[in-house]
Amino acid sequence: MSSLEAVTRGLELAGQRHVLQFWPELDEEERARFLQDLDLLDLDGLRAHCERAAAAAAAPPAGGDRSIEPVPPELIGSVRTSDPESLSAWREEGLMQISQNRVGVLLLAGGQGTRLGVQYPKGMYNVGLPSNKTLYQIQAERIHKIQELADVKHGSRCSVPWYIMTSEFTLAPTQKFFEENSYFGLEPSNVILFEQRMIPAVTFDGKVILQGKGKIAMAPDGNGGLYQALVDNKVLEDMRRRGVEYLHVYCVDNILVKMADPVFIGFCVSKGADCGAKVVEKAFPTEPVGVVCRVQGVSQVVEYSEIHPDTAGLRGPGGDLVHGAGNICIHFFTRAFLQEVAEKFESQLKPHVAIKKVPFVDSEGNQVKPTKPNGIKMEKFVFDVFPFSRNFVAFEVLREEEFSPLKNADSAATDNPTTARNSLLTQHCRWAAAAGATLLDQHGKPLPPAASVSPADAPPAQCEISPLVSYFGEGLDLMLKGKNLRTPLILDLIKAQDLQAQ
Ligand code: UD2
Repeated sequence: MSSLEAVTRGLELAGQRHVLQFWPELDEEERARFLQDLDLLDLDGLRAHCERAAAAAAAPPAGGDRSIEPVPPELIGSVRTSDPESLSAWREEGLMQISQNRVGVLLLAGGQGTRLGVQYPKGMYNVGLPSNKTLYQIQAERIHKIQELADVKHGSRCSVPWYIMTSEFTLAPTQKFFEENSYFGLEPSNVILFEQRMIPAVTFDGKVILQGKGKIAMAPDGNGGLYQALVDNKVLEDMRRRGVEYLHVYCVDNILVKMADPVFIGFCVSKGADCGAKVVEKAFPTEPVGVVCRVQGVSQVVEYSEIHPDTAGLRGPGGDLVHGAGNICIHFFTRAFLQEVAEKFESQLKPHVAIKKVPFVDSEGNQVKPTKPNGIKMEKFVFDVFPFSRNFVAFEVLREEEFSPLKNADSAATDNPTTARNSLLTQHCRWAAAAGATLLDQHGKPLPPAASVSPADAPPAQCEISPLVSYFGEGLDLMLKGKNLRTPLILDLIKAQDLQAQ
């Protein structure tokens, strides 16, 4: 560990001497902890980081979305408009790649979940399903099932490794949660947790913010911190060792995420893509999702926080949003592309500015909880590597089947625990009906079909199908056809066996 003298010198050179203002007041233990934290800071890069943050926050908005164009239709596959033979061929291709251990999934789980307002990692959240499963459990069971589907199809015993990027905030509780739950039946060596870097929050005049007398305000470096974290933690080497060539990257809070989706993977592989993104049609101009598009001919995402409202609101002759390809934070990458990013492009990723309220100690040593934004957090975005791609593709999916994010607490109108729970239960009611079952209420009266219920409404019934029974609705007719099923119903493996035997 560096000495106090070395750290002091480093801070002085970076113009950040104030960080040690309260050093004389700290006790031995606090000093040791603080010195340890400071030792982990990139002191050489600190001046540049602070100057860049202050300059970026002071600069007028880029307005770079003027030359934005939709992605050309030939680069987009779609579950809505592609023909059924192509969809089926892509699914087969994806399953084949999975069966050969060439596919991994990577979860971005380093965020702080501030909007949801819980003190633990979002993946541990229980949205109140009849089974009380958490997001992590649902995701784990979907991995289990997709391995099984590939094995049954190809006579293999494959595994889909699950890489989980955490941060200082989420690593320890996530690790503990998986251990306590025996990795939800997955092989522990196939669940690989790693940590992204943290960077200091900075004031508008470029000074590192002290959160406590012996603590700097640090925040994860954004989900685009992934690329540095892949290198720091030798994740690409782990992928190479396992023979993983394709990575399905996703965001923790989408309750409908199809883990290692074989259709998406098969589509990307068939097109020879090095990089791909799933999209849904944006629901309204200000929906908080990025827009997958081209800017000056280069494929990229313009984030919702950075798009001009006029651009977001543009409509075509038919009334559809011109820039309606909503990013849902589900991406495909080849390992070769990630390797290239790590070697050549990572340092070119430009951080984005987020202006936040950051609690701090003032120069008199008082703890302050600001009422208005006072700090700058710099974040890299996971999709900012798209412009380096040689063959980028997009894949359109249906919102009601694949996108229902948990961002907010129930006090907000959208993207909350209730909407997440409802969208999953409504989907499962649709699956049961499509398999030929009639759902009954607790008095035995038939319920309306799910198709007549809008996604925002309460589901027609409490019908939850375990991912261990069905991944995307497949295989249900064998057990459900012609059956009258009283709800609430949890269709788990035991219940499925019962029904099949009837
Ligand atoms: C993300 C997308 C947005 C849209 C939306 C859909 C980005 C930059 N934006 O916006 O375009 O697709 O999701 O739901 O991807 N995370 C980390 N480390 C960090 C910060 C975040 O791992 O330092 C993870 C976080 O845990 C989550 C994911 O990245 O799983 C997305 O983060 P978010 O929920 O803050 O992103 P949001 O909703 O602003």
